Amino acid sequence: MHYWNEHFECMSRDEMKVLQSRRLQKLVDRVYNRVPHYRTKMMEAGVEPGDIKSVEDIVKLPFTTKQDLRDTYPFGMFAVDMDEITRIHASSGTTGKQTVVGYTARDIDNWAECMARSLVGAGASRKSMVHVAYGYGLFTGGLGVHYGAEKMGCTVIPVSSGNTARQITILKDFKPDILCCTPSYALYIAEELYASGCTLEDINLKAGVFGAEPWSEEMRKEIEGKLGLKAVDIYGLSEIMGPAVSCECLEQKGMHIQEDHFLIEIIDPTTGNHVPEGEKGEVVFTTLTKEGFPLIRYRTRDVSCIDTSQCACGRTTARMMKLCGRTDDMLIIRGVNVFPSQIESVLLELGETAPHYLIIVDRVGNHDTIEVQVEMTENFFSDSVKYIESLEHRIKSKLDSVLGLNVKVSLVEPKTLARSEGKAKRVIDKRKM
Ligand code: DLL
Repeated sequence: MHYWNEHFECMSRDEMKVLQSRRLQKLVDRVYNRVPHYRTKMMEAGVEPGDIKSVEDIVKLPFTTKQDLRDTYPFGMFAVDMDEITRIHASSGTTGKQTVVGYTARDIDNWAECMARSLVGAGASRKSMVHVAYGYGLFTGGLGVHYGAEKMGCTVIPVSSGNTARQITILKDFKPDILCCTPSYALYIAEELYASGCTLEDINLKAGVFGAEPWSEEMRKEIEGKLGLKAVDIYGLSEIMGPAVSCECLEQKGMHIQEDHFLIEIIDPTTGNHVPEGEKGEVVFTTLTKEGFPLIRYRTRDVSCIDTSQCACGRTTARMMKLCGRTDDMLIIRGVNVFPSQIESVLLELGETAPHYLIIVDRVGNHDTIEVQVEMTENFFSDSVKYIESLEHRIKSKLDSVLGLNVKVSLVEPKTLARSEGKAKRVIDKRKM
């Protein structure tokens, strides 16, 4: 099984555009008539459903932001009656109100379809045993992957996140071939696996479908080596659907967007204008088929770029490159823009520490400070002050030159930084406290 749905995954770019345009027209007409928020915003912008004839006309429509979702909390932007909503998810959100999303039965089925395509892209088949260690609950990770794997006819193990000892028992005893969890949790599972005396001989993983948080190419290599699998990146957000808005295939060259369901734009976050293909900008999505909670031009704040050239796997869908982070995750330190993922890349590339780190930003007087705490590996762990100082110095020189900042580096003892079972917390910004 090479593709789950060859028709939609491999259609020509022209055919896709025709399909998207038709779906966009229907969507705009529906939200105009059913969601007062959209009608008001479109009236304010002087645009009517009849003005939208093709995907190019999308620029006439106003953006939707997180603030719009907060203003209409909890159900104000649903486009169907509540009795048609069969599922609710919510994203906790680190700041402000949670965002609530509702799905109709058809939305759930489309979501399972996107997830099935993603799993097949990662090499899964109906013979696969899929270990789901994303959290089940209001978070979309667990149930999102679950329904896709079940639709494919896989054997699903709904472990959810946490209880790492049990995750390891299951990996050893049931021998699943596909692991789905956040990349930071995959690393934690690997660490505990070795600590319990197991080796790669004891497990049978072939692929990992990891996402829900930013992770670098270096982190990918680390996880692949430790778990003996191919690690693919999966992207999604609750507002748009959950996991499987886009996902890499085994080529690992960007995440194939399910473009028959989601229309992507990349904009300059300050002007709102499109940037040329290949250039980085803020990712904006329009849901072309969602019934319960459709979104028009939703500003995700995620930063990426797209490539519409055909992938070696044969799929023709546009690919989103690995995310650099979010516009609101970007740290501005003494005027310099820093993404935590840059720091991760440097640390893992040097490879002399464990892949566990924490970034602490503070303000002393009027001066921003940045400290990177990173764990020593058990092998390198040494009481020699001289050794520790020289390693700290090497890491510091590299970080200083890559970031253009004066960074404090502190090596900490193995296993002292908190491990993550879901999304890792990499930054403590004391300036905001
Ligand atoms: O994280 C959905 C998901 C679950 C995706 C499982 C993949 C796997 P939220 O909790 O709403 O939804 O968080 C969405 O997480 O806007 C990104 O900033 C970030 N994110 C998600 N996937 C990736 C990824 C789920 N592959 C927010 N790389 C998004 C980097 C990601 N960041």
